[in-house]
Amino acid sequence: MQKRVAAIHDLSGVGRCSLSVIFPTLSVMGIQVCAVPTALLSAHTNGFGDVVLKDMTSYIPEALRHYISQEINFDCVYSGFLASEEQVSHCLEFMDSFKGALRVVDPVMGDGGKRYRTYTDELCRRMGELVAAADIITPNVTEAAILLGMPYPAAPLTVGELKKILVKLSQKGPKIVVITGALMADGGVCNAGYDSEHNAFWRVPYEMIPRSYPGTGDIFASVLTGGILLGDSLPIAMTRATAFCEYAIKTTFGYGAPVRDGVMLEKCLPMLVEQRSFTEYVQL
Ligand code: PXL
Repeated sequence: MQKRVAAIHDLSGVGRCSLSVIFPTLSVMGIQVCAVPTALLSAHTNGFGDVVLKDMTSYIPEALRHYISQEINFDCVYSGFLASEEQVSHCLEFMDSFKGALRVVDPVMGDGGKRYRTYTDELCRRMGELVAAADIITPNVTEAAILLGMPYPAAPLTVGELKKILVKLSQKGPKIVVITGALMADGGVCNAGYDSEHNAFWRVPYEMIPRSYPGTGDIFASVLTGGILLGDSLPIAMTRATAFCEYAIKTTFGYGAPVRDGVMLEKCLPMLVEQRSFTEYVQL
């Protein structure tokens, strides 16, 4: 049977992030996406000035009631960018309503050591509640620091420091923690994962490109989620997601396309249907 995901994220018209990239990415992987929009935006909040934002908070519980009344089921509830504090409660209700569903929380809050401009202290605090209810979380280093109430790391992380951060985050609730974009003291950058049930740590290195395209965290979390739903092990799903993001970033960088437009996803999607192995991971 095809897998079905409730994707609780915003829809940004321009800038290739959130539902605009989650839909095509999971669809190409053969997974059905049911959008639960948290907000409609003319563009993402990073580089397009004063964007138009329509908050969809009141819509979410009504949509949930409708799905329950129709006995619709989801294999996964996957949340991301939220537009209000109440939406945390709505996401928790969604997760509670579909018992066997995999709970994936991408705790979207910021990047590069800075919070996104719509994220208040209270929304960041409440994001911790959502993380506690998740099976899998996918913070970047900025979001990991916010969740743990620690300063954004000033220096690259040692393996020991990164493992400690992964373990501390999993102690908040999620069985699996994947941190993206970790600069390492022993060189390079990687995505790092921890599976607390198997006490396994994984590291997937990738080549750093000196651009930070919006939406790559959403693409990473989507490929990772898709891989897991289709039966990948954690390190293989992480490698699949890392390889795809690296390819999309290098494609975009090569063309010199504007950063704020995000990655050239449309050109890259065919990679997700190719049969190839994703075994470049190592133990962290
Ligand atoms: O990709 C994260 C994201 C999602 N949604 C909106 C954003 C951002 C990052 O800037 O602005 C609206």
